[in-house]
Amino acid sequence: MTYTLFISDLHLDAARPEHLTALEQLLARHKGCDALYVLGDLFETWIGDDDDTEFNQAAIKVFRDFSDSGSALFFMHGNRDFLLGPAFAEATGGTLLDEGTVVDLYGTAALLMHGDSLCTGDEKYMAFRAQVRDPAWQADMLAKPLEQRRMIAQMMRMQSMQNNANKAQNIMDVTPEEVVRVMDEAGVLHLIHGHTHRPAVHDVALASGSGKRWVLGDWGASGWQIVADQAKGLRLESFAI
Ligand code: OKV
Ligand code: MN
Repeated sequence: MTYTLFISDLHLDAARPEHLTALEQLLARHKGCDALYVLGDLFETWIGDDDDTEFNQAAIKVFRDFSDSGSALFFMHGNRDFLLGPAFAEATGGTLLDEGTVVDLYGTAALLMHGDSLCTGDEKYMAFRAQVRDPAWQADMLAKPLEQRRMIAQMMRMQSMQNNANKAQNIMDVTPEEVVRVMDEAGVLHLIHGHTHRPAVHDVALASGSGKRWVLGDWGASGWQIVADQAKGLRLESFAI
C-alpha cells in the first residue's frame, strides 16, 4: 500500500465526539499505509500533555493502534495545539515535526506547514504567534496548574473572537508572496498545508517553474485528506463524516 496521507484541522474536542469517531474510521480505512502526517490543529486546544482527560486518552489510543500496525506517524503543531509535546508523541508512537519540514513523497519533494505562518498580513496574529511559540513562554505556561491554563486559554479564545469579527477576510488568508518565498527557499514545487479552512489546489508561479499549493480543509460535515500515491501523484479529497 504505497501511499501517504495528510490531514489537518480536525479541531478535536470532547464536545464533538463524532470527529474522534471519524478519525478512528479514517485510521481503520488506511491501516498499514506508509505514513500519516497530521498538519496541525488536531485538537481545538491542547493545554499540555499532562491534561489526561478521558477524551485525550481515547484520541491517543486511536493513534497508538494505528502506529502499532506499522504506519509511520507525524505531527506538526497548529495555532491551537502548539503545546503538543514529547509525551504526546511518545504515547501515540508518532514524531513531532518542525514547521517547514520538507519530505520526499516517492520522488517528489513537498514542503509541509500548518499554514498560519503564511498569514503575514495579520500583524497582531503574527505577534501572538511569536509569543505562544516562544519556548520560555511555553515553559512558563506549562508550569501553571491545569485549571489555570484552561482559564487562560478560554480568555484568549474570547479575545480572539472579538478581534476576528473586525478583521478583513483577506488578511486571514495566506500572503501570496510569502507562499512563493517559502517554496523558493525550500526549493520545492509542492506545498501542503491547512489552517485557512479553504481547501483547494492552487497553481503557484515559482522561480524554478510552476508549483502547486495543496490546502486541506477543516473537519465539519465532511473531512479532508491529501493522498500522495506512488503511482498517481497527489490528490485532495473530501469524505463524509
Ligand atoms: C488566536 C489570538 C487567541 C491574536 C492557549 C494553550 C494556554 C491553546 C491556547 C487559546 C487561544 C489559540 C490557542 C487565538 C489568536 C488569540 C488572542 C490574541 C492577536 C493555551 C493552548 F497556553 F493559554 F493555556 N490557545 N487560541 N490573538 O482562540 O485561536 O491573534 S485562539
Ligand atoms: Mn489553524
